[in-house]
Amino acid sequence: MAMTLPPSRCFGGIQFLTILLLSLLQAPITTAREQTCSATEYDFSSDPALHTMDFDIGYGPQEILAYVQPDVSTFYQMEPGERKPTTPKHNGWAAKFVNMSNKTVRLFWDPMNGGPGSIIANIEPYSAAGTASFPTHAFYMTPVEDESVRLASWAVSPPQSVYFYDPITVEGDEEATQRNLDSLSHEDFELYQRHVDNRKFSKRYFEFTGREYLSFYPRARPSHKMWRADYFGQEHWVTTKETHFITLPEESELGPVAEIGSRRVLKESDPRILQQYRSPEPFLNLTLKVLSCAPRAFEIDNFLSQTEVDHIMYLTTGMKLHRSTTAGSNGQLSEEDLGRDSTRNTRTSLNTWVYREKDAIIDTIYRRSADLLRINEALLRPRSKDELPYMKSKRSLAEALQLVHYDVGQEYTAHHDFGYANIYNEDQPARFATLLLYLNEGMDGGETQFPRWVNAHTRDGLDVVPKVGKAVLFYSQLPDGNMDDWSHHAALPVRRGEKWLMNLWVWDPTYET
Ligand SMILES: *[C@@H]1O[C@H](CO)[C@@H](O)[C@H](O)[C@H]1NC(C)=O
Ligand SMILES: *[C@@H]1O[C@H](CO)[C@@H](O)[C@H](O)[C@H]1NC(C)=O
Ligand SMILES: CC(=O)N[C@H]1CO[C@H](CO)[C@@H](O)[C@@H]1O
Repeated sequence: MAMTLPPSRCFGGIQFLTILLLSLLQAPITTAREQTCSATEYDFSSDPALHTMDFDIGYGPQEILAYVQPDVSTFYQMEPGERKPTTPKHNGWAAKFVNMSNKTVRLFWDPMNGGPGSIIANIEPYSAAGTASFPTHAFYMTPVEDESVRLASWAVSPPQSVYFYDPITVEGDEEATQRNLDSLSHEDFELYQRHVDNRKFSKRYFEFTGREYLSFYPRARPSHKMWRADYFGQEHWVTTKETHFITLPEESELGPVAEIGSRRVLKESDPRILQQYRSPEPFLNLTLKVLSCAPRAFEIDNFLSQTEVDHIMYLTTGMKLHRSTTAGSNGQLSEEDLGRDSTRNTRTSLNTWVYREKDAIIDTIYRRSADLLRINEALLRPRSKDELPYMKSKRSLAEALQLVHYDVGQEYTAHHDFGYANIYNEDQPARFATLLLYLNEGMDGGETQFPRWVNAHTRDGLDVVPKVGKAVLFYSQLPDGNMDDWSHHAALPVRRGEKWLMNLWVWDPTYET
């Protein structure tokens, strides 16, 4: 079945340029802001990592654009073949389990010591679940009503990522298979057939790209633009009128910001919210620097101002970051009463959610993030029914900001941010991009690590050191709509001090859970 993508759109109001096209930039910024599709736009439509893949899963020859990871030498701006990729020390990878039956099953991790398994998920009929895994790890599925019955079990080993529980097809026995197929209701038969198609497609995709297909065929390519990461250190830049707050507005001026239809939904020509508290520059120039090409990960210094960071910390914890003006801060927090509204919650829980509508500063951070991602800010909030009519769902594509705190010894082991979309939703909504916003620095440990970044000089992971106001952007999806197994990432243990950061997750093509 054909999936239709919303037509590619050029959103007005975002001035956007790349160093490659710098020479083409003539228009003054104020004019550029009124442009919609300008000639100075970076070309998001041609991604050199996309290649035409032909396939035939029984409906005649078809083609898609598939992501083929470029030769690692090109990441060093060398000719293909000059460098060889290393084998990462981290040997974990994604494991996805598919229930091709019409009953819910339970998925367990098997400790292999005779003891009871740990439940990972209940998997609905024709659906899937997954986890980050390691070679030799074992998993099994049971019926919901009897956990002692093993319907299927697997010892997982790379490169295979996807494991199917298929009680219908009996290898080498067409009659039995046919009997099983005949026993299915019409609806189950259709769902089962979609899985069969998916498996055929996935097989071809693996041959062509060397990667497992972690989405469910057919899945459209991401509806959002994706920055390219052709080589280490490559830079893109984007200007946004969402300049930094440099002094804190009075609380009464801050918000809350109404969700839709309020005066806060500004036209680009309108003055910035609370201009008097912000950097007087006409725009903020953000530079995305490529840290990793596979996965695509970028670092953006100075994404948040110190005022914004302080505000977020106060808002979420009631605490103020203790800052030393001489040596770098030690990442410690001291509880300080700012003498403001004492009815605010003082929360120190591990994670706290902050909604865009909370106040004008948070709203600005969403707008700035949208500009950074080249996504219309309206997609990152609920919309009225007339706004962006091509979007069926009016829900925001962004989750609330999640504040995360790590104490000494705390970590988040390697995992993926994407999940496995339900087959019943043809859009296959999934997390698309993660923006990590660091709120403090100076702790020992606490790096963000991409343990499986593709490179030719080290077997170690890529470690990103937290720095106040810095952002890291990475994509959980590939430009062809597959999930990026390489987006595996960890928060390394904090060894001294503590770590505060925020996550902003943006979904594609919709946000439905
Ligand atoms: C599942 O399929 C079997 C036939 O294989 C059928 O008898 C049964 O009713 C179906 N169960 C559900 C929950 O639809
Ligand atoms: C933005 O910064 C980059 C350097 O990262 C620079 O090359 C570019 O000219 C700047 N753009 C503007 C509009 O100032
Ligand atoms: C079609 C069908 O019913 N398939 C299988 C679904 O899974 C259950 C166990 O949960 C099997 O008994 C069915 O044969």
